[in-house]
Amino acid sequence: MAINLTKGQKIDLRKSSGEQLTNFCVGVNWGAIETIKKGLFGKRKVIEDVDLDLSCIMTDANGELADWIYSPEYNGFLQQHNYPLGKLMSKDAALRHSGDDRQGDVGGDDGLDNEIISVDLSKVDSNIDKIFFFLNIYLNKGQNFDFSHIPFAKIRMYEGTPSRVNNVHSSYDIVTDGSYAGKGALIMGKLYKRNGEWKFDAIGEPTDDKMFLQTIQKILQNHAK
Ligand SMILES: [Ca+2]
Ligand SMILES: [Ca+2]
Repeated sequence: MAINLTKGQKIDLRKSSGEQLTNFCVGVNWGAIETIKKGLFGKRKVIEDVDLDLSCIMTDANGELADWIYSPEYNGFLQQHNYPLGKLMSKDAALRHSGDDRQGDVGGDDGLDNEIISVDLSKVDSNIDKIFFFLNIYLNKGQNFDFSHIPFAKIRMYEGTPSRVNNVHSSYDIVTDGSYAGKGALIMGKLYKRNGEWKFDAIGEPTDDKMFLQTIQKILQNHAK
């Protein structure tokens, strides 16, 4: 049975067999906003793209930034401002991002996650102490919505691959959480090491950030030490 995570819940990463979970996916599944508009020529369906960005940062035992995964799509801007460039794989190759999804599911929930970070804890560099996952809404020009407008948005940890879900370990429903209304970013949770064993803390903290760099700053200030 998958665990339904609640905010702040700390869980062990164990399979139902009791074995440690080391290879898994952290995925986010969401839908585009579909509305029926009445026009001059009758009703028509209007689809508004929803671009969520799943990212993560890794910190060392001193709470300093050690590595990161976020979209290279922003590299022009990042380079201009001397920020570290985006990339889809961690330096130790333990974490990999499936790539940017800019629309969300159209025509209902397809049951698969739109952005996924695959994790192999056995490969994580030994100086990494915590791995934080976070989610940002990227608003295209003219767009103005928050988590409460998205038809569905769910986070889960599961065994499998980006295209196949074998066994769901735990899940969290973003859209049904009323405290995320009006918010554009979410510090989802962190993997952390305790006595040599990785565990997960479902932080579930929404923020007003307009860009992922602000979310990274908040994590480093409030959660990494
Ligand atoms: Ca995206
Ligand atoms: Ca999907």
